[in-house]
Amino acid sequence: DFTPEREDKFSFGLWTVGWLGRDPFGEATRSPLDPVEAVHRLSDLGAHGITFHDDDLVPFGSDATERSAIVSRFRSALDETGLAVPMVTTNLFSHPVFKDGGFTANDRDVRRFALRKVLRNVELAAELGARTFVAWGGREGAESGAAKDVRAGLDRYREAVDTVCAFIKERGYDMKLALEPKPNEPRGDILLPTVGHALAFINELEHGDIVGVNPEVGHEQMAGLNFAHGIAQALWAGKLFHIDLNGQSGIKYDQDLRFGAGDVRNAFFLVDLLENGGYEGPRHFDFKPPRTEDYDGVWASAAGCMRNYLILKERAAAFRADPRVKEALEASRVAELSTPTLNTGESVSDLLSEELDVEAAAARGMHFERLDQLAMDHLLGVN
Ligand code: 3MF
Ligand code: MG
Ligand code: MG
Ligand code: MG
Repeated sequence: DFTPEREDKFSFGLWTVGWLGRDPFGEATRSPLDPVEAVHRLSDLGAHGITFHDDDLVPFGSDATERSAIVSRFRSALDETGLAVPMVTTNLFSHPVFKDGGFTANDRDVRRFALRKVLRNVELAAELGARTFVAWGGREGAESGAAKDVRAGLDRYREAVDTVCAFIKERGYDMKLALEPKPNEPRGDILLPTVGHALAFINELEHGDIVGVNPEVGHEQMAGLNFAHGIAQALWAGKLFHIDLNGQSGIKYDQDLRFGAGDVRNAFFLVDLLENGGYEGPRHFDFKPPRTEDYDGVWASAAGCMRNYLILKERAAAFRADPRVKEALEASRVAELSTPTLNTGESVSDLLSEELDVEAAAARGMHFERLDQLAMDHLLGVN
């Protein structure tokens, strides 16, 4: 009946259900949500975890005493409910000091402040048992060409990420770092705009062994990309450390719709991939309950994220189990792609001496349309 269980590993950002509805054109439409209430409500809904930016929990500028009081009250709620903190992240974007970025601000003092903020938050993350530390560099970017030396910016980005990772290793924390790509918003153009850019960046790091990606559905779709393909490449590279699930309708502002809204076809193939592709991490939702909603609507929206995931999971399983699908996959030669193109030990001279009846091969249909219609039938629940 699509009721979430802890084993489903659903988690939510505190900033998602806690979003007050403030947007570039309008004021907040909801009153603040107590993080302790968020813990209880999410636990009641069947979630397994809650995640947060430092500032979501401990307001920017709080002193050590305030901070420890807030953290211990939050921790009591976690203990009472059994809700986990699988991931923690740092806000390097809201405060005006970060208007030109954190790790890649031209202003060196700001970069040093940003690093300190992250290192302190890594300590808090470890304290709460988080295994993943996400870094989204929303302000790392520019609106104009001459303002940012992108190559120097990437040097500083690498320096910062390597510094944080060296700290994680020195302290012996069981923690990995996941970079979250986004093409734009709030900056006109953001550094590491897509999963592909982030994967290439990771290859240049000294401590890249503990760095992976946290791709968000809507972010890749804002760049017009196929999210499931990006996830497949991250899995292929062994770098899918975490994921931000939500919904987006095409190339526009970051909509953060509840998961399943927006491109439901891509969501179907995404769930199919996550469930069968070896991803073991949290199914984490980074969405925004629309500002039209009161708190009843917020919790309905959160429940909808999990319900849609479970529905798609069931539909994907039915698709894979359908004998007609197995037959269609065969007809489409999908498994044949897993056979290496050369035989083991074969030399290219064998390859060069071989001939193909090109006309006959060109004439063979691939039968992909039948396969895709079967997927549509299953997705729509008609089978
Ligand atoms: C913005 C985002 C961010 C990140 C968050 C987690 C505010 O579009 O997606 O949410 O997910 O910073 O690291
Ligand atoms: Mg986002
Ligand atoms: Mg996100
Ligand atoms: Mg988004």
